[in-house]
Amino acid sequence: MVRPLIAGNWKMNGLSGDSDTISQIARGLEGLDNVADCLICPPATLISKAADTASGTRLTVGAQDCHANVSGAHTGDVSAEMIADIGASHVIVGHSERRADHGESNEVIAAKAEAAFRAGLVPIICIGETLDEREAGQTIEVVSSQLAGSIPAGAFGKAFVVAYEPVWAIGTGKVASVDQVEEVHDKIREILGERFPGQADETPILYGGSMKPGNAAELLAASNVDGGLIGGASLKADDFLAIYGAC
Ligand code: 3PY
Repeated sequence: MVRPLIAGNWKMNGLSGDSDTISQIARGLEGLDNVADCLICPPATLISKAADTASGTRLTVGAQDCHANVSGAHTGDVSAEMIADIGASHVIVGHSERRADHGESNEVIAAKAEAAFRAGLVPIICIGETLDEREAGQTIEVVSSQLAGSIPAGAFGKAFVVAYEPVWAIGTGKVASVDQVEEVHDKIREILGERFPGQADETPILYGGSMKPGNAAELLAASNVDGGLIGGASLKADDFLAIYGAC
């Protein structure tokens, strides 16, 4: 049975003063049953401080992206090793905002996930269809090919997480229905089972896309949903803890 993961993606939000939210979440977890792992991925500028704040608590800290190389002439980029060095445990790769804003292909994302393994981080590999693709009836095809191309060859036997985030449900307030979520999550589990026999049941499959306290319980109870990747609602400790509490 896979242990659920409730992960927050702060995106490009947060200044040094917002580290208070990290301590509020860490403190709040102490009062809740230990039913799931809990992770916050703040912007790169806050990882070190957040990791110090979360140290010794049930909260862990991750990054939102990494470069595939260890080091070198890549101005503005941060390697998986650098992220691990400042206390992160996970790294999100292939979020649809990076696929769209930075033109990241499945091959680039697979290389980043491989870099995460190399550095001892757990990659959270994001996939999800656009509204046009869903309306054209291509959801399963798109998600299957993203999954095949974004999980690196070296993933067998390694810990990784898959996050299904329909692009049309990100930042729009629209949430996928339980039926829509289950159809895709069941398919992801099936594909993982074919590619990673014996390992598929240990890989958490998260739902992401406008998850909030009001809809979390229903989404988290859906089949093959092992947690959430939470955007805006992870910026407020109370909302994020309420989602954790819905596990
Ligand atoms: C959202 O819920 O908006 C996300 O993109 C989480 O990654």
